[in-house]
Amino acid sequence: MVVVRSPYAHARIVSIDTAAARAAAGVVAVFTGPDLRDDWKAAMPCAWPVTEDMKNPDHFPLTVGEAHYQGDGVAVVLADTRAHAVDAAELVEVDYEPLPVIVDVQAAAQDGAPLVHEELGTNVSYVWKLEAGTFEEDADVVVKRTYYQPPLIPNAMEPRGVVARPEPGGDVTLWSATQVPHILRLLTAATLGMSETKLRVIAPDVGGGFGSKLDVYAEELLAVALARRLGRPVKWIEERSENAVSTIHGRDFVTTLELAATKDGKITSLRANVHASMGAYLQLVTPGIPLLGAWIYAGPYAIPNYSVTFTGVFTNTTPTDAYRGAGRPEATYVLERTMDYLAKELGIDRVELRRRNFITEFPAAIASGLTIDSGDYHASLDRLLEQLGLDGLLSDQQARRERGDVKQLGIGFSTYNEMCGLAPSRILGAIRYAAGGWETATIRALPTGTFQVVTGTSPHGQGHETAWSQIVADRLGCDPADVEVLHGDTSISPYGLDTYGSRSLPVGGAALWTASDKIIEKAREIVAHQLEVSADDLDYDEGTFSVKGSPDKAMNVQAAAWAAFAAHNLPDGMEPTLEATATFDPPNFSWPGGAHAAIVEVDTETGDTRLVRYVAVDDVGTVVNPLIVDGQVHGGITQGIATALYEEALYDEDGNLTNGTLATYLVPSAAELPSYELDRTESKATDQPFGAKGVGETGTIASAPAVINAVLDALSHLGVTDIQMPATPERVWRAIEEARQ
Ligand code: MCN
Repeated sequence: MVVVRSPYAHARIVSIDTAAARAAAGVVAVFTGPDLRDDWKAAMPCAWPVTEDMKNPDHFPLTVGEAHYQGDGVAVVLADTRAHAVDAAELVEVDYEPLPVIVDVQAAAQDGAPLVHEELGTNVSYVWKLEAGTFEEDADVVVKRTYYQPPLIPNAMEPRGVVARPEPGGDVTLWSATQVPHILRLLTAATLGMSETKLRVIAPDVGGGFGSKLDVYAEELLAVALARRLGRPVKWIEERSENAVSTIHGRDFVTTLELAATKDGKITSLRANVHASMGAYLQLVTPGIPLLGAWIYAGPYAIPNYSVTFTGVFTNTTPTDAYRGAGRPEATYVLERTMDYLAKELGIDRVELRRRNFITEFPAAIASGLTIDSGDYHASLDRLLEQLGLDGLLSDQQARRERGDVKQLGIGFSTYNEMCGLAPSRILGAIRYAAGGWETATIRALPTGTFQVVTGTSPHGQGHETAWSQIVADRLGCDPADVEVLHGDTSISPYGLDTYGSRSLPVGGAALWTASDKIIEKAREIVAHQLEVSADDLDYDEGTFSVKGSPDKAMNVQAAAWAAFAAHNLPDGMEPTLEATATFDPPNFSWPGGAHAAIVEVDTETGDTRLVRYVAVDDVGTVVNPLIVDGQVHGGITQGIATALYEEALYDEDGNLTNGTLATYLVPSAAELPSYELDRTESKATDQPFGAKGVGETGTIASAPAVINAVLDALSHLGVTDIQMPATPERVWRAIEEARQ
């Protein structure tokens, strides 16, 4: 299957002539939007109607009547080979009548702006507010800054791909490069009006996702619908440059942040006003992305008066949705940059200003209405400063300034916290998300002494097989290699809410922990029965039960599993087999935090910025696998640095994406980056059974402001006060020239 996409960002489709394509070699079928309109029992799903009156235009896998962004699907060609399909797609003749285009998110929200969807009468999808207290307009100091965070193109290791195969009896098996096989099954079934039991979704090794595969995409729905229509398998593999327009984008926020403070640096009020681009349509959780940051605009600081307003706006660009951090990098970026401005305004050292405002008592009820269970922000900052050698860096900086060196040194900080581990179902309900946030795990103690785990999480690079094996091995006393972890197939794990929002360990790991509790308790009953003692008389340690006072009388979980399988001698009424399922609905979000510092060298003649050191101290509570955690922090930091220095989806005013290839969209590689210096502090989560907090997004959330603050620090003596990210050589050079003039 090849999708014919609109080359225009906004156009009326006058006619589509498919005759030549239909006649081309190898072609099986060609369909347009109107041809398939009746296959959809519902429009493409948006699971997060954030307000009652949110505007959500109809969105079908192939558009009908109008294209609303460059890349909007107009027709599909199915052929016996990909080459035939590609050739035939070029023969589909579409007559477009271009319509006015709007790309800028703030301009789109103004009256009189060209409308992305004429029928809505506005580009504003919703306005959402969270308010606690009143902003102190007459505080000693008020700092107000506006920031643009451009759209980003997620580039997973592999683009997306789909195979749908019809099975006997009207069933369909769908293989998809998705992070969310369970959500995909539910919503594909709903959109196509088919029984959920007739659809099996398999997420094999999907080649990474970074949030971009947390969606229900047009191509997934098309493949299933067409496999059913044609009675033969349908395959679609995304091209890399196709990915740049047809997979969601991240960010695209314009934010004005105000902080009010006393002259001794106590911040008393925060007000954020955000225009968030939805792109041309609402994808699965598009409108909810800003909300994921709504509670952390004050970050790790105690700020009593708090208000956040989000305006979700349609533009003629690729729809936005979850991209690593989703809403939280957007919040942390504007806060941490404004902290530096406030420090300057007050004449207080920027590290000291942060310290004066840290939340120090936990559990902490924060102004935005949630409770942070644990944290120790001073500890992470202390550790960071120990590692950094700040005095040496500052004297190097001073010497370079005095010498007038071409290469100037900058040091930037970011202290942060995060709200992840999605999520308590009741809270999700209260903020109008359609589903819950629980997770499930099943452990089967097999007769031969090995363990099978079925998890509802869907790893795509996070190493759940390893970490889940470790948890079971630790708790049930076996070799990690004797644990098999099954995931990503709805016929094996019927219930699950998948992987995103750094939820898998805090929530899915907790379900696994609880399931192992259940295994231990049943095994205890079996062992007590077999050893003819009371269950209370048994000690338990790393998989072995022993009789108190007679340690030689012992039996392990594996032996109990055999006994449960043989069922020759079980307590009266006990069911054979040793197997347990647990579902964990977290009582709270997960609240990691930490302190990061970036050290950059900026070439003041060319504007080129090089990161020379990056130091990060994170607190993710109990760590299950230190190597995986370091890997997650590495990747996360790199994606934040990418935002700060390299990546940005550039649209021209006609809505053409002008840098949609990897030759023009700059994804940094190891060559541009130093080896990171990582360390950890540990304040255990108190609302999670073994104290773990999520780590998958921490680095991305913390790093971008640290880097931009460092660039500005390098240039402050030249009079440079602001640089839009990404801080490309051209932007840096222009900022220096403007300051000189
Ligand atoms: N871990 C641990 N100890 C902790 C916290 C986590 O050992 N205290 C381990 C976990 O066991 C797990 C890994 O670290 O193996 C990540 O756990 P977690 O923080 O729960 O995050 P998720 O597994 O839910 O992963 C989602 C997160 C997100 S939201 C994005 S985006 C992202 C990320 O993971 N996308 C990734 N990391 C990625 N890594 C790769 N390789 N590819 C992606 O697409």
